[in-house]
Amino acid sequence: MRPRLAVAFAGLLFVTACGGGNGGSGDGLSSGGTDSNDDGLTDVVHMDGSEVDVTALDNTFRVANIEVKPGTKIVWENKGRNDHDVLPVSGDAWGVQPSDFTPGDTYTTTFDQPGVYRYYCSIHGTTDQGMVGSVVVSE
Ligand SMILES: [Cu+2]
Repeated sequence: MRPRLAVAFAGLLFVTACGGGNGGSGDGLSSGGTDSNDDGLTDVVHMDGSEVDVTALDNTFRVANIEVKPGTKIVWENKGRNDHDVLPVSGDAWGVQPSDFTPGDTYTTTFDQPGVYRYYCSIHGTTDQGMVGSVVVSE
């Protein structure tokens, strides 16, 4: 698969440590708006609340890269005019098939463990480009 993933993973958790909002331990990081790294994760948007929405459009996820607390309910809604799917880049523990994610459908899951959960739509993207997104779960 992707040998760099473990390294990028650690970097991600570091880089995306929420620019504001989390009570400031060790604030040596620059907290400018846009973070980017070798693995291409940019514009991670911190989302508050026990439930957050991600919209599937034709053919993007919006907001594509979000950061949430563990246990946040993530709701994907297909607001496009085409079928889409949500497939994890790694493993198959979550996600939804196109038949269950036609226009108007929603798919909900919850991540209890911190980590970076990348996903993509296999109809309009590949694991690392096109219709892709990620959920960064951090305390
Ligand atoms: Cu799609």
